[in-house]
Amino acid sequence: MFSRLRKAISGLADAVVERVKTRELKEEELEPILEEFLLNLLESDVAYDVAQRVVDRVRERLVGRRVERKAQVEEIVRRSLREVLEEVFPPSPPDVVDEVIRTCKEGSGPYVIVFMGVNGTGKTTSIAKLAHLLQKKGVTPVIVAADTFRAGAQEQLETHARRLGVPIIKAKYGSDPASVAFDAIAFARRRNYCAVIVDTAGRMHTDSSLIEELRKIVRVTEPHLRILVVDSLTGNDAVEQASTFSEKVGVDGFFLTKTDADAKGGTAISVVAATGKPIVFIGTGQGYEDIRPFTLDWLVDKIIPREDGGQGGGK
Ligand SMILES: Nc1nc2c(ncn2[C@@H]2O[C@H](COP(=O)(O)OP(=O)(O)O)[C@@H](O)[C@H]2O)c(=O)[nH]1
Ligand SMILES: [Mg+2]
Repeated sequence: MFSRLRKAISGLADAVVERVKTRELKEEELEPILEEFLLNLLESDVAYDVAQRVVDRVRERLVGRRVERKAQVEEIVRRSLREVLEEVFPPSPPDVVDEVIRTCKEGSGPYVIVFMGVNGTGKTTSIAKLAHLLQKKGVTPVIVAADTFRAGAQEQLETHARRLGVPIIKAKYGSDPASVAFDAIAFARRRNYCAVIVDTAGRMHTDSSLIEELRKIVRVTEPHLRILVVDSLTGNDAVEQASTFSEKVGVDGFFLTKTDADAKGGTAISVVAATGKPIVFIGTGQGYEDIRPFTLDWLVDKIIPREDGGQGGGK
């Protein structure tokens, strides 16, 4: 994955090394190469401001230097990218599993998580993954099928719930999703369940009745965490969705799905740059195990694999 960003960086390194082997790099000869690099970053869905800052730093570090090996250039890009991302990304995304467990121990639960997102982004699948992850840590969540709009939505969630062995609360089609979610929280409290995960209707982010419905769910359930699911394959549209939901409903963090199939890789950077909110989880496949907490190291290693193989392996 992220092959396109990797290619952009490798292309930059090749161009630099080819042009100057034993003498110092001059700014004029570097400029067209950096221009091309900037365009490649943009084509990989990296936000403009972030791409420009990476390029500026790479320029500062390359001008006046001797570069003999491709790896030297890649190291410079890695360092520049990492620095810019450290500035752009919030310092530490919440550790959801830890927070759920802590809330539970304090007896102030259940910990309520509302999932939002456009249809097809991977909401239902991601909820099943998170439920499975929590179960592995000894916490069984209650799942709420609050998508009372689309036929079939509840059945899909129910199938997951049955396979995983977690309770599910459903509503009739056409009923008020906020009241279902509210009842589910009361149920969880009575039965001492530590977490409640709410699946909501998808539709389009431009649909004003959906936005109203989500605002009401959030008002009524007062969630600890509002997660927006975004599909990394949708690039610019993902950024658009992230901005709209953040502004109109409020988002605490993202679940970035389908990173296993993403050839470009810039969406992760761009949704964070657009909203200032963290990516909490990433989806790396279609199975229940294909979930991991997001870290900056993971992202940087995906974009520029370490020479020693380091942390870059895996999905
Ligand atoms: N490759 C891959 N597919 C995913 C991932 N997450 C979800 N999907 C697939 O995306 C499709 C839509 O998922 P679904 O959960 O139904 O989306 P929803 O409409 O937002 O609830 C399904 O085929 C999922 O298997 C992921 O991380 N990687
Ligand atoms: Mg769904």
